[in-house]
Amino acid sequence: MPNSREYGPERAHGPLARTAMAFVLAGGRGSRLMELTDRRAKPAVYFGGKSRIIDFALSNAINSGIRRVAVATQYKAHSLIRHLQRGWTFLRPERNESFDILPASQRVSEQNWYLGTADAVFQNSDIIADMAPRHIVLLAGDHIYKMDYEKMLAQHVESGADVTVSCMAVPRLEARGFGVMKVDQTARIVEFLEKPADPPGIPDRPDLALASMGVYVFETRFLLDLLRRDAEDPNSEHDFGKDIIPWLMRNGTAVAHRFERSCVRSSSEFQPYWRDVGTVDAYWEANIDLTDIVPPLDLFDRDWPIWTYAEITPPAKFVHDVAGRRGEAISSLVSGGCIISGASARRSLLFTGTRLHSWSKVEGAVLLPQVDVGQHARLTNVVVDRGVRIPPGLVVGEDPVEDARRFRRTEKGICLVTQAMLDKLAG
Ligand code: ADQ
Ligand code: ADP
Repeated sequence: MPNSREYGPERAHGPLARTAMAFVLAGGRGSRLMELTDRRAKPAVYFGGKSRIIDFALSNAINSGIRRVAVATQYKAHSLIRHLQRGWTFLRPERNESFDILPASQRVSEQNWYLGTADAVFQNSDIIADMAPRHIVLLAGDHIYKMDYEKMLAQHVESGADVTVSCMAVPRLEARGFGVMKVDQTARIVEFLEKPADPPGIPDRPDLALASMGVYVFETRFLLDLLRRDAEDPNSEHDFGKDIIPWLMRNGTAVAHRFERSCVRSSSEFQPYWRDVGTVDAYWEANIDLTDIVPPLDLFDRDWPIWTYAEITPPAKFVHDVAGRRGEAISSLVSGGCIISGASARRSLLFTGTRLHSWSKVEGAVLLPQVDVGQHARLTNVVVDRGVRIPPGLVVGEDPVEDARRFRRTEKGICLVTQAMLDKLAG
């Protein structure tokens, strides 16, 4: 079994991020987001008014000082690739920077698809080896958080671990969807269970469990050797959470990095913020949370900007209707290109180019780009997909039975509305 220390003395000198590569896994569908991921992969789903989910991992990488980035795509990647090409190609080879989009494409094996997350990296071994970054920071492209990976890299080098896994305490029952770990006093991972039915609690806080955030740091050559070995293992599913991390825990050293240490603090009421917005409820909540006076995630923080590609639009506009009724938005975020005309928005998030026509009313609404809300429509606690035309007078969020019949209504009573659902109603 290879040992990462055989690859040379590890000394912390200068920013480690500058010689590292961020490898972003962005191939998963995210099927619990239902119709929001019918046509696009989860990392391409819009978030926060202007950005897409993947912008958080990519911005973290850039803000941490990483200048080599690769993104592995698979499921319905067109809208994701288009977004990456428009927004993220400012990394330039002439400055020793790089940005690569790596669709599953039969690079090493003859298979069409990446078999699992480890295979997604393994199939690109030659590209990675060519770039020869000292470390790989492996990221999921589908989480909302602000993190300085330099601090995690520094811990990795200092501890001499084979892998460092970022983790965060979450309510114990919620941890059933994650890799859950137990650590000793030196932060070494002594148990790792992928998506356990009954997650073990933290010793002094049995109501919490230590969840893996799916962020890993490896020394590059060590990782590539490990993946070559994994590729030949007929019993492996070639997945980091299921195979690689548990194997390293047993046969090497896997060390936990507490997210609290590298989480970027931007509010005085600091709470480490990391969300896997995996369900429509979680997605709605994380977006609507941004309308709080002091939101747990600060998008206005100029020290840690979230970069994106955004269409150039005129400013948002608020106008009276013919009878003089005000167009207004309260406790809301309104993006460029929106027009609110004699209508009202409360505790809502309006993405680029959304229109609210006269006498319409939205509350607790996440309206993705170019949504058009017809006159007299009333929408409460909704997520409306991009480009949907809400017909005049439509009411959503006031009659649970009717809502469930017509739209995708979640356990918490949030309605997801798509154009296909409306066409079916009209049809
Ligand atoms: P999951 O959330 O189940 O668990 P997984 O489905 O493996 O994660 O996806 C991880 C990332 O890889 C996602 O960003 C996804 O888009 C991407 N991905 C999935 N399949 C891919 C493929 N074939 N090609 C390219 N990219 C792919 C993992 C860990 C857990 C940890 C959670 C944290 O296994 O231990 O707790 O992430 O969310
Ligand atoms: P975005 O995620 O950028 O909002 P769209 O919603 O426009 O992208 O589309 C997502 C994906 O679905 C794209 O790959 C696009 O080509 C495809 N698509 C868009 N509209 C249709 C349609 N009516 N039928 C089939 N595919 C579509």
